[in-house]
Amino acid sequence: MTDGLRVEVDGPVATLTLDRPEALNALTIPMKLALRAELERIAVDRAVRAVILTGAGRAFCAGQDLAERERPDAAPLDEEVRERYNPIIRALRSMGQPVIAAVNGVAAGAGASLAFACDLRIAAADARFVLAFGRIGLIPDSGATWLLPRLVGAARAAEMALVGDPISAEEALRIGLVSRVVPNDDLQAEARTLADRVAAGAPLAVALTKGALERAATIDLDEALEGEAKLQGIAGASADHAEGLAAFREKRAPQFTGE
Ligand code: LHQ
Repeated sequence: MTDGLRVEVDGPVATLTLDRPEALNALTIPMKLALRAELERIAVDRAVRAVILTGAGRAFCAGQDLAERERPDAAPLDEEVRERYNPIIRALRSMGQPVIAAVNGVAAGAGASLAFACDLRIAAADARFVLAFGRIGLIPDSGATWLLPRLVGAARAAEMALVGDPISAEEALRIGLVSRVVPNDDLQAEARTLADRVAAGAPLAVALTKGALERAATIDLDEALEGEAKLQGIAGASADHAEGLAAFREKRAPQFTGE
């Protein structure tokens, strides 16, 4: 696909690469529209079981393209956020397939938010996260105020948002913002290995698990327990559960179909 987004589907894994390396993959309107459309398309594509989001060149994403904001016809900021960023974040959070951010360099501003909205984050050794919003007199958006405290706790989220020092890959690993740091040259292969492992899971159970983790952030324990019971009823009635039991009994790897 053009518009600064490269889409590759290989087996059960779709890789979305933000592809404007000359501007550190800063997000333009065509990129935002393409990213939203692609996520919404993948959400209903049963052949795709895991997604990798990464950046071309030396950056993951430098956030909003600041040159675009200086155009006389730029939309008001609230409209830009509501209509072009928020749908991307909702799509990432609501699609059944897990999304892995392969953070290959700097993730700044809304670029950091994109990584926060993914289900898993792995980082190259030279990745860094910068809540660059404050430097230009803006607030963290695209879900950052909601997602970041849930990922790293209130104290660290406040420091990242209010002080804004870059967080190195090593520090991100220490505070739980990413789950793995790998050598730069190994990032894409590691992301693919992780995606393949996710894709080997039972798609229905994986989607239900993602949804349960998402809802857990806003409900109490009783609601979570009841929710788990309901979802387990659904997962337990699936053909994939029967296949999982059969595979265990027969000492072989399960072949899940999503049924
Ligand atoms: C860029 C950008 C960029 C354009 C690097 N735009 N060209 C905001 C408004 C609207 C709606 C909703 O939400 C938001 C949320 C946001 O995302 S606000 C935050 C926007 N992002 C930033 O403020 C980050 C700006 N960039 C930087 O601070 C630095 O470039 C970082 C720290 C990311 C990387 O620094 P360096 O590694 O030193 O690279 P660089 O600064 O030399 O950048 C390389 C090129 O990329 C350069 O172009 P040039 O033609 O001079 O080579 C930059 O102008 C361009 N670039 N970020 N956001």
